[in-house]
Amino acid sequence: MLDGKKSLFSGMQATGTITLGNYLGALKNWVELDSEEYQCFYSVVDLHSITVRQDPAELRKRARNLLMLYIAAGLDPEKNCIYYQSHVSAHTELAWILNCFTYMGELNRMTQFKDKSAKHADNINAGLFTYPCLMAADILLYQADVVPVGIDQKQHLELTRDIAERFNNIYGEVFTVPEVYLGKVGTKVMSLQEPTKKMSKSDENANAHILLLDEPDVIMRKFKKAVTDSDGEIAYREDKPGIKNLIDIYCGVTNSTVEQALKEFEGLGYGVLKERVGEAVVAELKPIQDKFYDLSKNKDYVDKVIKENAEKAGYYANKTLRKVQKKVGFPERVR
Ligand code: AQP
Repeated sequence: MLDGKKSLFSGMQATGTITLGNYLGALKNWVELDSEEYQCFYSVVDLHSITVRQDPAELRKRARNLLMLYIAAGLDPEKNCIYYQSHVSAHTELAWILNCFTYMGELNRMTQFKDKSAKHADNINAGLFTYPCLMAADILLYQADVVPVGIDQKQHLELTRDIAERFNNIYGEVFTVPEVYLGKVGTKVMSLQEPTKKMSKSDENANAHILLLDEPDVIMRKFKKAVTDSDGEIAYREDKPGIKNLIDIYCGVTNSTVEQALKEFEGLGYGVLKERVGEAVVAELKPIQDKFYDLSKNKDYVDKVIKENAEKAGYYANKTLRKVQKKVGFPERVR
């Protein structure tokens, strides 16, 4: 709780333009969550992004674009605290402390670490390994009651809960133990080219993902090339991952149920199905893209949001950090 309201934290990495997976699994849910009920913190987690090598100029650009996409998708920066993680140094300070309350065995079990180590075998750095401690710090700094994420982040959130409980057991009720919030649909959007793998912004195959800033004709083309199967039956089953993914995407963007979607698609061929899904995605993303390009012309406004929201986030984050520093025994500051 913060100032009598439930608190909520979430974030995304600026490792590329975000995908339809990031949007349906996280961003769309954020927009639907009520900022009257929750004190909301949405961070562009640029510190996390450098666990994989980034080009500095590109990272800066992507981080700003991501922040603008948060706003363009519907997050009002007057009601939601939208900020860069690297602008609030309490994140790294708490992460260090939490590193000392997290076991190697726990970090070793994280599937994201295993996946990313396999993908970046030439750069298995310590940051990649301790990523979940920084993520725990992100969440616990704001005393978050809920964390809306896609299902792929559930394991990290469970570890955050364990770390918070461990710390609280030693020092008293310092941290709120957060709950995961999973949306109804879109919790895991799959690759359009390998539908048994999740859609990722860093996938090198451009046809595998829909990026939020893809032009309408690019979106239509990518859906046209989406991998399906050969039996020609539109059904929602695990043994038909390509078709199931298309239906999930359709339900995610149109807010329909699987039953409604199946009824709409009855008797159609795969070609028409792909076209309908592509059109629905274009209709969902077009207003977001328009707003994004408007915002990119409004530098002063975006700069103001960045400055004011970093100050607001810093205020709450430092309150928790000071409490933690005192609990673990660091000397008090002399005023
Ligand atoms: N395919 C997905 N389906 C549903 N939700 C997803 N998320 C990511 N991919 C999907 C959710 O998006 C939020 C932000 O994720 P992130 O940027 O912190 O990193 P990630 O989970 O590692 O996402 P990517 O796109 O796969 O990034 P890269 O390619 O850099 O590793 C999270 O809430 C996540 O659950």
